[in-house]
Amino acid sequence: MKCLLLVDIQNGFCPGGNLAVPDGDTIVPVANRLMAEGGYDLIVASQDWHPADHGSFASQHEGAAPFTMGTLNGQPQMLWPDHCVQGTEDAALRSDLDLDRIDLIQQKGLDRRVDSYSAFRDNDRAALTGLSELLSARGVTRLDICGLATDYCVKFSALDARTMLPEAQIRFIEDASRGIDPAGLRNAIDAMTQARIAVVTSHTVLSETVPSEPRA
Ligand code: VGL
Ligand code: ZN
Repeated sequence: MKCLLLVDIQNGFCPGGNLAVPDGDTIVPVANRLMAEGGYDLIVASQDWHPADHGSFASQHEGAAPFTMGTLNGQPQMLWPDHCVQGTEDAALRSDLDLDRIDLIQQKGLDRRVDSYSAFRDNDRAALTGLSELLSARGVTRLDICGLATDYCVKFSALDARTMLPEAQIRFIEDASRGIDPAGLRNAIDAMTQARIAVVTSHTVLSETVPSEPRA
């Protein structure tokens, strides 16, 4: 039972978006190819989906600039530009993503009092999204993860998957992901590797699937 988790492939994290990741849009064709030819039984997309007054936004903290550290609910918190506000174009999944192939959209970041980088639970680890139970119930034995941004939502989703789905093989697909900050990117890959998450490329994934029969 193979599952693909596409993390936050949204306008907001692509060039032109409010929290643009460099070259974020270039992963879309790779993600489309993985969905079409990767042999997955289940495809899930996560979606950062914040209320307009979300506490991770610098705009909610008097005098704070985006990309500085602040606090949220007593915890250190990176303060972000307003992004992925519910119902806005910025929050929409990229329209060039093959949306028809996505079985389930898992929204996250709805609670203004806590950020949620992971698709599985809030950063304070209190509330679960329900995705881990769903994947366990479906008997997922392999979970491949990619998307935006490698150093935040992809990393925390992969690390949570590792602990919350102990029986499954978890892999990170490097060329179908992009990071916000180069140092953060290296740290993310180290952290995932140490957690026994395999770092693979889309070529590896696609070479494992049997090519479909040529159409007559
Ligand atoms: C993300 C920062 C804030 C992400 C989401 O998708 O990586 N990063 N919200
Ligand atoms: Zn966010």
